[in-house]
Amino acid sequence: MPYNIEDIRRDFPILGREIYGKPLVYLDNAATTQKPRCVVEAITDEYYSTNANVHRGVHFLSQQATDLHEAARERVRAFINARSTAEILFTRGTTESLNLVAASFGEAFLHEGDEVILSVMEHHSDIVPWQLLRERKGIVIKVIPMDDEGNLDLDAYAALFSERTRLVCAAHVSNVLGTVNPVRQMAEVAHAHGAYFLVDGAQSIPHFKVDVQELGCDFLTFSGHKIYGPTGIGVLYGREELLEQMPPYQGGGEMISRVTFEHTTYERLPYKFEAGTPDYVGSHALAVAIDYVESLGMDAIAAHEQELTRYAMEQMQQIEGLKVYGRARQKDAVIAFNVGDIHPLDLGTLLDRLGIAIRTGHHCAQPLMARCGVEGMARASFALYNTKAEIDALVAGIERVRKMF
Ligand code: C6P
Repeated sequence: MPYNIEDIRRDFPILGREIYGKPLVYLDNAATTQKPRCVVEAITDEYYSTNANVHRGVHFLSQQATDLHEAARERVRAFINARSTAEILFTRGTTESLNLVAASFGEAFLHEGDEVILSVMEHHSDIVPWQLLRERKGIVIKVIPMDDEGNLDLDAYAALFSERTRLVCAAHVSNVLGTVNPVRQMAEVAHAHGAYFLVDGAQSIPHFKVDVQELGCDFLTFSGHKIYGPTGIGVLYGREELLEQMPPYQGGGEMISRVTFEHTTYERLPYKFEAGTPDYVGSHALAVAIDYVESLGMDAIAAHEQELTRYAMEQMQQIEGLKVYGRARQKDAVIAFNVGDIHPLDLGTLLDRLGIAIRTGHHCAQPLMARCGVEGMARASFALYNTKAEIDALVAGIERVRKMF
């Protein structure tokens, strides 16, 4: 199917909105993406026609809802090329997936003095759960530094390993710098040292094809809402032999095989990790979102967004006083910047009056802000429906704000 941007934009009703009388230019896609009509309709259709709790009822509706939920699991499995649906856990999103790994892998595999390596560009949700574990268990956190362009220092990375290193966690794509980290190569290094490797795929999964077997990672996390699906649903991929050895994350219905007051046995994978009623409408809608992106083609999406990123970098660098953070060798769909001494919040607020939505602040990556020597940045992030005309609008908007100051 040819990549027809006008047709694609019509799939997203919100893109037709006006904000303060100006056409919406939505460039906050790393925070969350807009939803195509098919995803919203999947949600309303399921509530109108198929709603019933899953895995519980013998009745028709429950079975139909269960079929949709389990078909969604298979859809996700195929999308990231996991070996089995036992390896696909539904969570509330990347944050919960990371907390699950810290709590459960941490319980089974990490002891006082064991080391977890994180990168300097991790999102808070891949830092704080490990700090909570450090408080509970006395693990040690080590940090991979980066150069001024935003490339991780792979020599320094290799030098961080010791006999106590058990796990490495790294964002596939930085939500601030847009750096695409060489996670496959990094996973090889981790494995050579007998450590496991987790990829935070929150910012890669929406933008290009991700294959967990090809990456050789042990865990991968992502959020449905960043890939045109609903909020409140996300995924943790984990290698089956690891998940088998990890204890449940939460207790409740669904995750048990048999309960007595003396002793409880747990369900098989993946249900052992899915206590309580799952977001079965969300999982189905996520599968519809995946169908949608695959109907356009992940390679076509990647090519479109790469071209937007290249164009935006070229245009924005013409703006006097504009500093881009992150010029890594491989960069994707995110541009963080500051303009002179204009506070990013002022810049974001004034751009908003022009209908242009960007994010400002620390982007939930304060250690990275400290590394870059700033409190905050403005950030434009792109999705499959953005256009060069929208980047022109952003550039014109920044110029206008700059002249006001
Ligand atoms: N980043 C941003 O504007 P949740 O909130 O659980 O869906 O995703 C958390 C998360 C984890 N890792 C990375 C790399 C992320 O970018 C995010 C979310 C958003 O950059 C919201 S802070």
